Amino acid sequence: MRLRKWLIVVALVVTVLGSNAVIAATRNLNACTRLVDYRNPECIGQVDHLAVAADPEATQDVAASTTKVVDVVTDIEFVPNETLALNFFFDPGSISVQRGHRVRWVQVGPLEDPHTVTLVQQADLPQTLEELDACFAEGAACSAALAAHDPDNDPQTPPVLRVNVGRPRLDQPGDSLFLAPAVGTQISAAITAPADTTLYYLCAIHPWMQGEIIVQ
Ligand SMILES: [Cu+2]
Repeated sequence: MRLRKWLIVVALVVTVLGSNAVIAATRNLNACTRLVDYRNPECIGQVDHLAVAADPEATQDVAASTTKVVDVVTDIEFVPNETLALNFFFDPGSISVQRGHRVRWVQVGPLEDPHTVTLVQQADLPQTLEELDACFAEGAACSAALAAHDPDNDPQTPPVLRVNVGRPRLDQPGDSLFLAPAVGTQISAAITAPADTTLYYLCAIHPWMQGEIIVQ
């Protein structure tokens, strides 16, 4: 009889904890609808439900020989009382591409979070935690890119997948691609910058993710 009583108490506790978890999960979902919630660890893996329109360029038939692939690696390391590390990076970080050829960014890893490929000035690549934070200041590279992808600041409307400044495709700072899990795990674009230039880019959501494209 005592055992049964104990079991009922356990069941009640589990029920209460369970409903709390549901409430917490719902709250998290609501809190994680903005593109930039990387500071909140609870949002990792929670922002893949954004409504996104289909990408018209995604269906283009592109020859593999003229396309280079960059992995968008998203791994997470958690050691209790020690580490929470977001191992997010572009691999390789540096590639050489002929003008007019394409680069395809492909998400690999267990976390389906959105990313951007945002061209910036080399000086805008954060090198310190302070600079990482400064990237989100009003008018700075990250906040400007996020505003361009989400111009009405409304998570219910689809983000702009391709932001273009100046000439078409990727050629100058401000050009930006949005890699949205709701659309697919990859996005590609032609490189139209002049030969003998280098394009620098970062993810405007996780700006420690950085890369360069050497245009040949
Ligand atoms: Cu990212």
